[in-house]
Amino acid sequence: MHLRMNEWKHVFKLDPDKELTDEALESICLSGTDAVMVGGSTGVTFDNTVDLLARIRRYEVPCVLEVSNQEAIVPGFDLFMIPIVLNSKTPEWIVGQHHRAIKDYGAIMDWKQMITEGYIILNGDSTAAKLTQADAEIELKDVEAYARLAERLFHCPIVYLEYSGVFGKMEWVRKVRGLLTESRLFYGGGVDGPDKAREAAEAAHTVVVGNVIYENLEHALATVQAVRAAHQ
Ligand code: 1GP
Repeated sequence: MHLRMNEWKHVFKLDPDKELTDEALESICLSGTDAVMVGGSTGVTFDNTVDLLARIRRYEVPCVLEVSNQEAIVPGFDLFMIPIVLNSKTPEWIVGQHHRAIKDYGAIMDWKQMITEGYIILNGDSTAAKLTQADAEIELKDVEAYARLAERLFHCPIVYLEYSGVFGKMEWVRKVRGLLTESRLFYGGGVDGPDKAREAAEAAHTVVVGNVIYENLEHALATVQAVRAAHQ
């Protein structure tokens, strides 16, 4: 499968630790989204990840795993996205987990399937920020520096501005996108319907929609068309 990650404009992020009916999953997979990403901050296990992958595989939509812990690495995804939390206060989430995983599996890993995401977590109240001890109290200049670091030093194909749970500062998102020439800017956080989806699509290259899938499926589905429209 040729994935063309660089053309993705809309991505749904599904949490293996949350319930989704078959009907809801079908509507997500057939929605016209560019990809389904599987990932979450807590409660992600091998079993619930493999189960969700098998259900998504009934459909043709590209399916990628955002690796959140070593135990939940399941083979069979189209791509594996590896977060590097640039503004974490601990090396654990920058190289620590990665080092351990590569120590165990490095010899058998298919490196062509790995894509690094330079994560910048900006909602300090989010589970992801707490888990990774991210320093979300930073200024635009810090964010810009992290984005340049991700692109220019680390050559991350993706820079990910993560506001998980709240809608972020689109002005910052736009500014960061303006700095990037190689990396793709993913934005995620608080996109709860078509209006926010349009705003986010005007600021970032790729909009990631998560929570609203579990709160209001209709609103979630409406974000696909809104993102498309913003690019026309
Ligand atoms: C979370 O960036 C995604 O990792 C999406 O955020 O759940 O707030 O939509 P929401």
